[in-house]
Amino acid sequence: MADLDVAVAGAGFAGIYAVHAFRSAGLTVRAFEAGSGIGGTWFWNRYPGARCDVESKDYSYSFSPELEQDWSWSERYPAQPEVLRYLNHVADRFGLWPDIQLNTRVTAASWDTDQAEWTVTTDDGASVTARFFVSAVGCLSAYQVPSLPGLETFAGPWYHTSRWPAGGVDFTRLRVGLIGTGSTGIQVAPEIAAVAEHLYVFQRTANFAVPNRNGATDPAWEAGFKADYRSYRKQAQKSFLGVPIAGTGRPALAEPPAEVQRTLTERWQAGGGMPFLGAYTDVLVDRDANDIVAEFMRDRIRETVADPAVAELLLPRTYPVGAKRLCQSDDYFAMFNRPNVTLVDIRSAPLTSVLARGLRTADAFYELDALVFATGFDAISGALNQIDVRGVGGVPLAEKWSAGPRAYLGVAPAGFPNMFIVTGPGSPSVFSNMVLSIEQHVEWIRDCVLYAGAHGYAAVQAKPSAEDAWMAHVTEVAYSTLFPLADSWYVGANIPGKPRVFTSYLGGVGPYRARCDAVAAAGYEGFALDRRLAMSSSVHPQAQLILDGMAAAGGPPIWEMTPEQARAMVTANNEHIGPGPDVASVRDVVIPGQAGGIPARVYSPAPGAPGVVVYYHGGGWVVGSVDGWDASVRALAVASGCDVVSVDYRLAPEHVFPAAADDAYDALEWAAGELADGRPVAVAGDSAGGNLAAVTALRARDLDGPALALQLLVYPVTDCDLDRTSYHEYDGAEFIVNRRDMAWYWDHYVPEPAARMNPYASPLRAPDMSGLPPLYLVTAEHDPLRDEGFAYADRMRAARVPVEHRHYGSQIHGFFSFVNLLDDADKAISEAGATIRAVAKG
Ligand code: N01
Repeated sequence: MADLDVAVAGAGFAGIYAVHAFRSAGLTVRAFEAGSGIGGTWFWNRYPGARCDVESKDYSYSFSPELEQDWSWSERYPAQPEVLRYLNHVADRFGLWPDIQLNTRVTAASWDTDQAEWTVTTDDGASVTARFFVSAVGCLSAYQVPSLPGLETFAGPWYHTSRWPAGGVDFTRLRVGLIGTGSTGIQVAPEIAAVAEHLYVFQRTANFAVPNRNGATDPAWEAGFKADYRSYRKQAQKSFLGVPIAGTGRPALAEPPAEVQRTLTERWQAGGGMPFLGAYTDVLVDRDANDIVAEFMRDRIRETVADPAVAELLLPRTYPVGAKRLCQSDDYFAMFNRPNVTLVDIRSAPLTSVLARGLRTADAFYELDALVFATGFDAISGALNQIDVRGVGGVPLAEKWSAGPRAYLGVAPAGFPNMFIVTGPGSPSVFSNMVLSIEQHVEWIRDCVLYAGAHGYAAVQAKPSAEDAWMAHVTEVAYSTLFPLADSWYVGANIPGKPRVFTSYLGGVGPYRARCDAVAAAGYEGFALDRRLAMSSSVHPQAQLILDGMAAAGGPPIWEMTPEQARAMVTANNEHIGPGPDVASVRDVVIPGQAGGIPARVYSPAPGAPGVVVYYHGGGWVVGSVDGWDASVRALAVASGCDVVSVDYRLAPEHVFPAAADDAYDALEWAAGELADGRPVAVAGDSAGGNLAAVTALRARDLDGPALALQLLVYPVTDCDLDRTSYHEYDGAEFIVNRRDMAWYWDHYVPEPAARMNPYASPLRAPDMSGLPPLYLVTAEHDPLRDEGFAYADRMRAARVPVEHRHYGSQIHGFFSFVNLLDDADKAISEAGATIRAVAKG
């Protein structure tokens, strides 16, 4: 058994939310974070001027309405320290720290097909096993320093913006060289210029930037969006970028030029990149439309920068605006009017070397005291490729990605079962509001993990064909836009030797979400769901001992026995079980039923029990008794803390259908009316008793009978169809029950085949499942009844009945009753008991 359900690499926005989401779903999770604090990007990028270019009201978690109401952002665009404070607040508020391991870098993760689990190794030499491995390492984490000859000889300090010293850097009276004029360089430059003796900005490619118009949060504005936050978030989920911005909805080329200028000016004045670029529908797909916007922006540079020669160098001309990430700044261009700032064009005269006292270009030498690299990242795949990730057959992820990173839906790389990537290649990721995309990804991954668990699938992996089709779609959409025209990190052009592939999904956040939801609704279409792996350990050794013992005892199969022989055999077998735990009181009662007295036994674990459980034993409606099930019912009483009424309903063939179902219902009415005294009541049962519990719940709903808090069905008989896959898989004599035994039981209980279709015999056939009490289902893998249990859960879910499903991958039919013999019996009873206890206590 794996140490964890989910191991997460990284504790930035994605890892933090993953811990919360997985843990809230009842999964065990640990996030490993290389940093000494949480925050990811916002932990590492603490250079002066670091600020988000998505508005704070959007760049924040939406999963908790209370959190979004309580937290107040001080500015329209939050600065790095505030984002980091926010993330620490979230970790405090939701108690996430115990499941986050700081100062620990994931170095390797490898998949073990036999065990269906990942082994995740960390740089402290430790390793853990986990059923699922989730990468939350981010898209822009692996920073890059260009290989400049002589860098090691530089006499002064040098820094990369993404590893900025926590205590800050004092540039006073220093001559500083800044390499890189992307989003980061543009933010850090004015901060350095404000204190340094001189700043030299080494520009290879001029960049576009729109103003932020940043400012302190206006309380009225904050109150306004908070009043409607929920519906605003819903709009964001359906929007194109994950931020609901209102464009004109028209192409710029169809608009009178003066009108276009007016709109662009308005949006320029208001600030912000998304509303500006999103003003017209054709800006990112039509070069002529793009040129209009680009020229508008070049005009703004010309009117800001005093020296026309410097302005000319700052004009971006080599790529469409937006095709490289649009920068945002209120003061970058104006900074070039300062006397202590020099723009150095390294496009025409490239950097050639670093010397002890400065930088040499093809035509000059610049004397410098400090160097700052704002030279970006090995984006999308870089951070994950730094981990030695190996999938099926030990294939390294880096090898799979040698021609470019890829993953089905941007989440699941084929060949890497049970591995998911938050905002991976093929997802909208960097083309969206990352926080919103992270939430969507994490929730989708969580649901997939839960689905796998509920259906007994040990492994979930993307089919190569699904991955191919998805990535072809990603490429097709990308090449219908102008994005691939720029030499950007989006296509890997900033990393020498990296394959040039565009791997972000440009189809929009809303359509992407809809696609992911549709895949899930179709039972995870495009994924191979592998139950066989769950059986790789085959029958649990303890259960195998029981099966071996029964085989050694010999004797005919049940279906060749008379009912009396079968009862005698079951009674003899049950003597090996138990004894169950002590309870405070046990009393035998006779319940007045419609057809006469129904013997029953009431187990009270302690005075003041919070609820009542009516329990129906298994035995195919033909065998079994309250005595035979004494141990497991005692254990359930203790585990649940509730009074349990174990019912000796009438058996077939002496009493055919619906005698047992009638007794079961009468027992419920008695327990609810005479015993419960207002306390919550649940029904429960195993095998044929699970059938009676399900039928009793149906009848209580149909007859407006007692309200039920829960139905606990343990490998229940839900249908008379003996042709399901699991019946054929376990048609041998070596299991507790097989297909012919079940036919024998049905023949005795409902001799008339047509009557078996009655939902009170085959509850799976009930036309409507809505309004039934929540289902807690226990199933075993090595059980002919396995699939009808799953089918019942599916129908319940479809009818929006809450379902909690525990599937035991190495267990056999009947295991729940083998108290003291099987560890899994004790575990299953204690888990089911805990749920009953929680339900009973409200
Ligand atoms: O990195 P970049 P970044 N010699 O790759 C230059 C996010 N972000 O850290 O364009 C000389 O964009 C390179 O030149 P060129 C945002 O998504 C967001 O700035 O390749 N120069 C370029 O000028 C952003 O897009 C925020 O010719 C070299 C610069 O270095 C992403 O992070 C803030 C060079 C790298 O620009 C990355 O931004 C900051 C070399 N050998 C970052 N190698 C906000 O939210 C590279 N360059 C506001």
